Formats: sequence, structure tokens, C-alpha cells
Amino acid sequence: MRKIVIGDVQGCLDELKALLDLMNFNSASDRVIFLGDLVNRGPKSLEVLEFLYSMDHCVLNTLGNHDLHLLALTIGNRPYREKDRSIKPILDSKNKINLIEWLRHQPLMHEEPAFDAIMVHAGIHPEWDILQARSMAKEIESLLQSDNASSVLTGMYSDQSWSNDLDGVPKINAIINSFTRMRFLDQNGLCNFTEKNAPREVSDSLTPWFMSEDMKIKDKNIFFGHWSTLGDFCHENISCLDAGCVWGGEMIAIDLDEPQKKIKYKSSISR
Ligand SMILES: [Mn+2]
Repeated sequence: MRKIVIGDVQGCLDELKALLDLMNFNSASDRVIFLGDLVNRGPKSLEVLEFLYSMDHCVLNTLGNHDLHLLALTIGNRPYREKDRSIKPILDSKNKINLIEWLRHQPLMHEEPAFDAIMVHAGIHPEWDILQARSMAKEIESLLQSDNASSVLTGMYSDQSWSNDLDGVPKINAIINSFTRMRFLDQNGLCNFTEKNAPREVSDSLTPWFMSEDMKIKDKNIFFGHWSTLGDFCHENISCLDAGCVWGGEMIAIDLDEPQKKIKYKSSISR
């Protein structure tokens, strides 16, 4: 059985299908782990969700910030805005309940022990060891699947950064932000959620989370998406698989048996 990992899809169904064809994907014998942000911005968010829902037996998705935003619009009380229009067809879909129930049961972090691999959407906070990361992910996954999901999703919109002394809602928000939005840490070790450029274009006072001197998890292969300006990027055993397909870049896949060989499909969307 092949284990395939694919970066941010963001409603780019045509590119996703073409990429799966390039890999000779077989839903009977392959498994696909998506790195989150299945929806929003791109042209076919509803169709992407329907496609993956129909292949539930062989796909999973580590939740991204756009996936959580969709949950906040449906399960939570986050108001719909014009900039959410690319996910409006999901909100209007007759199949909405099934699609949203499927999405809310997806993990924040996934591990493939045979490959010493971890998958997340944005990152793992450098101060967390693997046991902490697992328990943080579990805590949020349980909440999203509980009757408290609405208040968690409605209340998650903050720039709360992680620190050890947090409790309650600030802790929940810091965990969600670390797994789904983090890119850089500042000199005080706080997350900077506004800078989205690649590290070479950014002030030295900001450090990518995976280059932090505090990084506790050193012995795992970590795969993440979310950072489209980073693109196809590797730092030691840490790989970004988001090359901005929705912005006219590429969608990237790897087979965990040969992770150095990136399979790419160029987007048909013009920049
Ligand atoms: Mn994202």
C-alpha cells in the first residue's frame, strides 16, 4: 500500500485529479494524507469535499485554518462574509451535513510510524515534544467532535501565541494557531501571524518555527503545508508541500517510500 501526501488543495479539484492521475493513484490500494486547507479561494471547494468524502476509506486530512473556518461558518456562529464566497456552494449544498461531519472528524496531526513521519497543516510548536504535540492535537480534536465545538470554533479568531502558562480558551486558541496558522516566531518566541513571505525576504528578527533553537522534535520527518511562499522546501527532515496551486503555482505530492521525489502539477489558474 502506497502512502501519498498532498499539500494544500484549496478548491483546486482539476489539479488534484490530474496530480492523482500522474501518480497512477488507485483508491483500492493507495492512501492519501492531505495537509489541510482543502477548501476556500479556489474554484471547486464543494467538489473537492465531495470527491474526498466519496473516498473516505482511503483519505484523511490534517485540518487547516481554512477548513476550520468552514467549520466555524457551519457548526459555529461565525458570520458569512463576501470573501467566503468560494465556499458558499458548500453552505448551500444538500450534502452539507455529511461533508461537515466528515471534516470535523479529521485530525489536527497525523503520524505514520513506519516512516517516522508526522503531518500537520502549518506546524508543530517548537517547544512541544512529541507527547505534548499528540495530547494538544487530541484535546482539540475531541473538542471539535463534541457539543462544545460551536463555542470553540466561534471563539478561535485570535492571534494568541503559545506559552506554557496558558489555560482555558487562550490555550485552546494557541494550540489551534500553532497547528494551523504558525509560520514565524519573533525574538521573544511569540508567533507572528502577519508575515507570510519566504524567510529570505523577511527580517532576521523572525525565525521559521522549524528553525527555532528550541525545536524539541528532531528525530521525525515532518510534512506541512500552509506556507505557499515557501513552496517546495526542505530543511533537514522537515518538508513544506504547499507551492501555491491556488495562486497559479503547483500542487505537490510525495510517496512516503520516496519522499525526496516530489510529484508536481502546474496550476491552470493564472497568477
Ligand atoms: Mn493555511
